[in-house]
This record gives sequence, structure tokens and C-alpha cells, in this order.
Amino acid sequence: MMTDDLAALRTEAEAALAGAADLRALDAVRVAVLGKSGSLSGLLKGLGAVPADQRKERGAALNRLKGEVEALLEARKTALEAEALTARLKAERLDVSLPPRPFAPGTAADGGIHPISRTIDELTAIFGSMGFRVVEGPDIEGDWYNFGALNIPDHHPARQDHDTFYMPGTDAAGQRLVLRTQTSPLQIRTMLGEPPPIRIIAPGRTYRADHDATHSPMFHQVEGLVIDRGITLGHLKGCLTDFLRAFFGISDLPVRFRSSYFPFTEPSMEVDIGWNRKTGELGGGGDWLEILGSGMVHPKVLANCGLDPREWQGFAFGMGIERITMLKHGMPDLRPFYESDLRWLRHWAADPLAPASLHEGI
Ligand code: 2NL
Repeated sequence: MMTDDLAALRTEAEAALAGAADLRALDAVRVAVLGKSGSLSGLLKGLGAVPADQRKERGAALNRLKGEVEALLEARKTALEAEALTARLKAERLDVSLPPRPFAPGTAADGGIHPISRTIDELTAIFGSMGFRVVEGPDIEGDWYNFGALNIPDHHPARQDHDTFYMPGTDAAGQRLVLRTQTSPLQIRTMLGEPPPIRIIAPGRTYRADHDATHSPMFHQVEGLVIDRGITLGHLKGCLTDFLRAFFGISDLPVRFRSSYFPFTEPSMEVDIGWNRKTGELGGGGDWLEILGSGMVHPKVLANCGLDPREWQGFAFGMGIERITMLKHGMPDLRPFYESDLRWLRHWAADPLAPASLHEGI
């Protein structure tokens, strides 16, 4: 007789919980049963009037019921939340395979690929076909990764030449923090982090305190690195010649290698392509245009990265992404790359539905 009312309350609460269609209705059930003037709270308050010999047993039964109702509430809440999430995921589904809206003046513009991104896509397609992989990393570097490991000593003029942006503070290893002046730190990290053979390209943002029509304090660079046994200058020349001809889409583009100096390569080579100085046209115009720097990785750089230069050799190269993009498309000025002028962007944007591929021609 005494527990009958508890059994009834339990049945009632179960029915109310099952009928609660959303979290709000569920909370109303909680208040009706467990709230200050809820049915169960009412029974607990009534304990004082229960004869002393039954009070303990009834109190225990009430508390047990309270625990059960709380557990049922929690279970229903979890189920309702899962239902709500499923409904939301269904309602907010995005079909990424839909074509962009056709462009019409005055309506929402369709998307386009920025020329910098397009060039990175093209570099990735060309070097990817030669077995290179893309690596990425932090823009803020320790100065050992940016300079020291590359055989650029503490007081080398290059550290000023580069007009480096130094950051306050040091990293965990006590290195001075810099905005990377080239993407070489990624190659250092790769050599330190995995055994050869290595074939990587490292495209990304780089920073130097320089600002005029052809220099921006933030610009993009791509560097490449190959490490294996028996790598020679012949591999460097073949790889870069193939790359330049594919990138500029000129199968007989003249390519010239001219000896030069970098602290991180020995020997070092600057690479020129043929063009016509008067018309700006690339190809066989009889003039030469410097396009990138390259060389065999310096034995000290290999040793700094834990590689024995008698066993491993390699070549590396670096070039400016804005520069090769401007030359390829005949763009006169660097500044609009970063100005978000929609007229410029619409003019130079690449079609997002025609990604860079070697089959279609870069
Ligand atoms: C240039 C020249 C170059 C490299 C970058 C490199 C990186 C490592 C080791 C050796 Cl980890 N070299 N990078 C080599 C030669 C030239 O860039 O004029 N860039 C715009």
C-alpha cells in the first residue's frame, strides 16, 4: 500500500519522459517531478507525517525513486540531444560537388582561384609528377632553423641583408624568434625528422622588411630539396629544366645555368631562361632572365641535419612565387596580389572547376 503511490509516480514520470518531444518539454517534466513543488518533492516533504516505524523504509524508497527518475531524465536528454544533432546535420548538409553560381554583374560573384594559389597548385602538379611531396610548417621560426642550420653564421651579413623581422622572445630551445625569410626551415625540419631519400617542395609565406613595386614585406617562396645517394648536378639541371618548360608551357624554352654563391649550397647555380627583353615575351628572344637560385646542398648543412655528406648528397632550389606568376602572365605590378580588388581578382582568377593538371597542360 505504501509503495503503490511511488510505483504510480514512477509510471507517470516514465510516460511523461517518453512523451517529451524536445529538451524544453523534458525540462518541464523535470520541474514537475523534481522541482520545488514537484510531485516527488511533495512526497519527500510528506515524510514527516509518516509513522516513525515506516519512515526510514519510505525515505529510502523515495530516494531510490529520485535516483531512478534522475537517471531516466539524463538518458532521455542524451537521446534527445542526439536526435537534435542528427536533424541539424541533415538540415545543414552541404553539397560540395554543386557547381558555383554563374557570375552575373550585380549578383553574388562566383569563386575563383587566386593566382598565388594557382601557381602553388601548378608547382604541386609538376613536382608531384616527379615524385616530390609538399611540406608545410610555421611562419614563426627559431633562428637556427632559418639561418644557423643553413650555414649562415651569427654575424653573416645575410641576416641583415634579408631585413629580417625579429619577434619578441625565444622558443623552447632558447632560439630567437623570426618570421621566416625563406621556406628553407621546412627542409631543415624534414631532414632532421625523417631519413632519406627525400623529395619535397616547400611553398609558403615568407617575410622581409622590403616594400616597393616589386617587393612586399610578405611574399611567397617555393623551395625544393632532393636528398639521396649519388645525386649530382646533372639531376639538378634535368629536374629544373623540365620544371621550367612545363611551368611556362614552352617545350623548347632556353635554360642556362650560371655559377653563383649561396652559403647553403656548393656549388651554387643561378638559373636563367630565354626571353625577349623588348617585348617581355618568354622563349628564344636572345636575352636572359634570372629566374631562380639552386645548388648542391652544402656538406655542412647536411651534417647540421645529422646526414653524413659522404653517404648522402642532394640539390636544393628556391624561387619567388609572385615573380614566376608575374612573368608567366605578363603582370606588371606585385602590389595588387594583396589588395583584394575584385576587378583584378576576377581578371586573373583561375577556374576552380579546372584544377591544375599535367594532362590538360599547366
Ligand atoms: C633564391 C635562392 C635557394 C636554396 C634556396 C636550400 C635549402 C636547404 C639547403 C640548401 Cl635546406 N639550399 N635552399 C638553395 C639554393 C637557392 O634560393 O634566390 N631564392 C629566391
